[in-house]
Amino acid sequence: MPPISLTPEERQFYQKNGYVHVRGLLTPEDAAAYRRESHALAERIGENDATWASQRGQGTRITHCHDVQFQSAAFSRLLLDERLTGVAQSIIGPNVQLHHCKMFIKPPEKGSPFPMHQDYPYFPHARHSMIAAIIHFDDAPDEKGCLRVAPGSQALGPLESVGADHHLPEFPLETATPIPAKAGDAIFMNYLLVHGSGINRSNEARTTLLVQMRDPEDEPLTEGHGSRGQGMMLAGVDPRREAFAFAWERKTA
Ligand SMILES: O=C(O)CCC(=O)C(=O)O
Repeated sequence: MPPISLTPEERQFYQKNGYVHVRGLLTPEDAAAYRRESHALAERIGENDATWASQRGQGTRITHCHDVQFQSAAFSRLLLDERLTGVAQSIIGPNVQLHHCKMFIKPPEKGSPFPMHQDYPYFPHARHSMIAAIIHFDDAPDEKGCLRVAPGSQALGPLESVGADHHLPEFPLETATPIPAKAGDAIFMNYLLVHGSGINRSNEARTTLLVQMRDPEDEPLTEGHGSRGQGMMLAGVDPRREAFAFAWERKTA
């Protein structure tokens, strides 16, 4: 499949609002195939609930798996798919590096919500090049707990947050802008954008892959969000000399 890049209008929209909704990034057939891969993976790993601490005890669940490229080669191919990396290059620049990825399946009727938050506090970087692409493998209307955002909130920079979930109560989920999506759509957003999502109350699962990417020259400000596969180049090159170090040359803690 040929690369996709953002149009000048889409780029302008991203700059202003901190996100862009790319419709039809994947074909419906591709999305359906990745949906099957995701649900087969969920069957293999079994119970693996990732409901956030503040949302536990309310009868909801969400299945997740980090770094799915280590579970199925189909996901390795998706990480390098030029439709994904082409849009990422339109936002980040020519060099795009994987930080981590995670599959989420919000089960029918009781799929856990995500409180409104920024991704920034989990893995702060000096130049804020970090973006997430949320790729939808099935339709995500509002009643399925689609993504909700506070457009333009990335311009506020890092915000003071509450608790382990880095919740931002001044941005209520109910009044945030819903972004209903179709199977194959992807939403690209900066890690400073305030976002969350509601409960899946529908009778079908919501299935997504979130791919977090950065410019390899953007320095992490903290340690501690390592992930299998972190540092893999998805597009372009890593120009830093220190990245080209043999294992025995690398500093150990
Ligand atoms: O998939 C969603 O609805 C949101 C996921 C999210 O906000 C996160 O993992 O940080």
